[in-house]
Amino acid sequence: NEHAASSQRPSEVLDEDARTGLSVEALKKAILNNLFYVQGKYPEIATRNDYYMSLAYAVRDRLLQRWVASVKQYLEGRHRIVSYLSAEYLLGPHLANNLINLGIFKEVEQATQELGINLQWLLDKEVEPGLGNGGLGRLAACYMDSLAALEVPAIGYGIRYQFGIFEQEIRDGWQVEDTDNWLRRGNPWEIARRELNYEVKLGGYVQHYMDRDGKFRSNWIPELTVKGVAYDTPIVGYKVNTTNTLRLWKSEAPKSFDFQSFNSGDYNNAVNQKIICENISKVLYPNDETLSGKILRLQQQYFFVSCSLQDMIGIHLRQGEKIEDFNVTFAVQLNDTHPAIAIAEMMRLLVDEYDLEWVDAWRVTTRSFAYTNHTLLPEALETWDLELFGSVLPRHLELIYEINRRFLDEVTIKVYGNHNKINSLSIIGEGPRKYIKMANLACAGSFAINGVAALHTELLKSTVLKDWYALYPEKFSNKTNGVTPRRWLVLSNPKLTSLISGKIGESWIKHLEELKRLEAFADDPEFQKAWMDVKYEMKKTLAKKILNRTGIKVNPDSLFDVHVKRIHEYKRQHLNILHVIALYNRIKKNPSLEIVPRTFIFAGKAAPGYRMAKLIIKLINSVGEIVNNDPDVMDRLKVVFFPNYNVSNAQVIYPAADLSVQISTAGKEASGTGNMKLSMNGAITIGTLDGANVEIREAVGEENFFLFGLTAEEVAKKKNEGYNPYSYYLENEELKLAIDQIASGYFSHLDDKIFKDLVDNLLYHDPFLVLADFASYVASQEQAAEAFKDKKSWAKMSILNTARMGKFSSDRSIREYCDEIWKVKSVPVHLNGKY
Ligand code: TH1
Repeated sequence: NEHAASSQRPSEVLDEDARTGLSVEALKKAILNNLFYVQGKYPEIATRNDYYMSLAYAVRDRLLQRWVASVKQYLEGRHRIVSYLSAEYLLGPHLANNLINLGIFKEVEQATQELGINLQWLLDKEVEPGLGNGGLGRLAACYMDSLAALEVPAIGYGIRYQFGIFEQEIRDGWQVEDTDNWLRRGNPWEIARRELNYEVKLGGYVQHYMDRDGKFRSNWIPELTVKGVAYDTPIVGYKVNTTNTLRLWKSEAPKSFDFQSFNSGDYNNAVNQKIICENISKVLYPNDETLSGKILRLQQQYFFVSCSLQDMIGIHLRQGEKIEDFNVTFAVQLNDTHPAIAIAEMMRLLVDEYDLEWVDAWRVTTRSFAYTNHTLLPEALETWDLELFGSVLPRHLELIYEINRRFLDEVTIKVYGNHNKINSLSIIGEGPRKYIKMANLACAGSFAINGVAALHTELLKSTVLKDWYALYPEKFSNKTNGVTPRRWLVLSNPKLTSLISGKIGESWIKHLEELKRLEAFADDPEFQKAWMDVKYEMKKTLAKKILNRTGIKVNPDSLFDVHVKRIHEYKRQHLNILHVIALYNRIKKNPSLEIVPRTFIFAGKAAPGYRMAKLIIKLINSVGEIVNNDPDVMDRLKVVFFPNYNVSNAQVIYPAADLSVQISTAGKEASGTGNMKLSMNGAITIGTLDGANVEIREAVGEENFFLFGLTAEEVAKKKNEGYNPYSYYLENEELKLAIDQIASGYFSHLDDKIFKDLVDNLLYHDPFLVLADFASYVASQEQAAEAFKDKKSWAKMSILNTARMGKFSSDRSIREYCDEIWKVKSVPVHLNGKY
């Protein structure tokens, strides 16, 4: 009943039959109907999963009604459509989110209760679709939610990976990966559109000839053709009828295969070819912020992009429009460079398939695409070995040469023949081996380029894309990331939601800026108490989960210090653990030390091939084993590594956080979005001036944020001057002791080899300036602990954090994209009776 406040819904929904009705009675009827007709069961023998499926199908029926109405309205009105291309969508469980957006959480809770079942059991049955690595994939999911909430016509395109991000287990302190077989029990949220499929060519060679009209033509003879089949998932907006489509492509063997094998009699080969086709959408690459340069990854990218563009062109032409006006119908957003091959594919489709002249094709292309950059890390900037690229996409290689030739021709004049600039702008990189620079292709082919936080955009303009900015300043803008308050507050923190709505009503859920009105209660002792009571409840809930998952007992009265995100050196989980060790040593030195009890909560996956990140996980667990079990500590410190960080677990962790740890090396985290979710849930940030931290601090006020560390400018300067980590080690006693302990095997049963690489890396390279920021971090943590002692002022800081997070709603981000880049307007969808 925490969701009671959010159960209003549009009054136009009047149907009350078993497929559309929203009353408790209609919902009960629908669940029982589905139990019988979909699951083939009756209540006495039905499992929880049967009930979950029955409820899911009941909800889907209600979505379908709105979905069909949305599609109909978009097409009939010929409205401009946003097309979001992303290789990742980290959606998280659908059921609860759909109940909230449909405004029927309370009704379903009652319906299930009256059927003798607990809604929570059913919610727990859903296996989340983890079709993304981290922030980038989750951002795409938040943006799909906001597009629908704002009633903007939109399609999200991506890949229906059969296996999403791996599941993480911790064994003996090490990360062990297990496959994510999320489809094993079926997926009630998708509709397979078998009839909606496209062929995609791969490999082979290109023939050139002159046709009868004397026109030069290219004929791509592929080595392999695969088929992409559309799987659609409805995305309903919060308390609106708008229901957009997330269209994910599954790769299969085309029909012609059976024919080929039948003729040649080479059955084995035919079966192998079929497997090769199906492999393309088999598994998500588990690398966050690193490129993998693998053929299969390029095939995946091209596969989904080609299907998506063919689909969009089909939609456009079926409306009776001319191909030249494609960019009037669609605004196509590239979520990083992963779909940037779309620019070459668009040219191929227009020039080779639709017979457009080059300049006309280029005009359409460059008016269609916009590119979002998400990282400055050099190891994440995608490039493809030119030979490898040509072996997969021979025609696109030719097209890219031509795009580059014409482009460089144009810019040579503008840069007065400056060779360094020409090299940096060229789409093709020269070296021992030539390579294709996807970011340059994206920049050349897009009408808009944006970064994801103010600092990140400034750094883009002054470093990685400096020469592009000099050429096309008008293309650049900042679009600071946001997160959806529906999932990250209403759904994950229902108690806080009720408390807030009890004070200021519930329109903040759609207009997050209204949280400002909570400021009036920040000093109100009663409200402070209610606020901290909710926090305490959520900490108890998390404590139970922690005990259940790790066997570690944590004290909900202690300060929950939360560091959850992908494990990466630039995110500096090792800086956090060095601080843990420092506190531990203070206690060991003085066992009666007065210290604020703390629970350090870590969670996050490491890329399976990233040795250093995996070693950091082992280090966290090793330190935890010693600290958690040392009787001198007397439970004042606990270190928890919560396994298998994903959307479901995040929803339990964020509401329970006191401190939000955002300690990346300044200049490295493009934005971050976990920082926003934590602050929204009343956690106070301890962080560097990096990514969106800068804007969060501006918004909440510097007195409600624990700042430390070098600035991006200072980091760059220090590196330039020749940074020497060893001097910091020598100068800081606590730091030296901590590192010496790690090196000597204090935390690893005297094994002095296991962490050697990590220690050496810190002492002699330290590319992310962990040692340089250590002292400043420890000092800032002392302030945080001091502040935590004063419950009233902490409560105030916490309330003010939530109250001032309005800017960080993904609704705000999407409004900016709509107004400033896509030029699209909302189209309210009406439900006119039954369909
Ligand atoms: C992340 C950025 O690291 C993060 O700062 C940002 O908030 C998020 O994107 C959303 O904008 C990125 N994730 C990836 C993943 C891959 C490649 C590059 C990036 S940048 C695979």
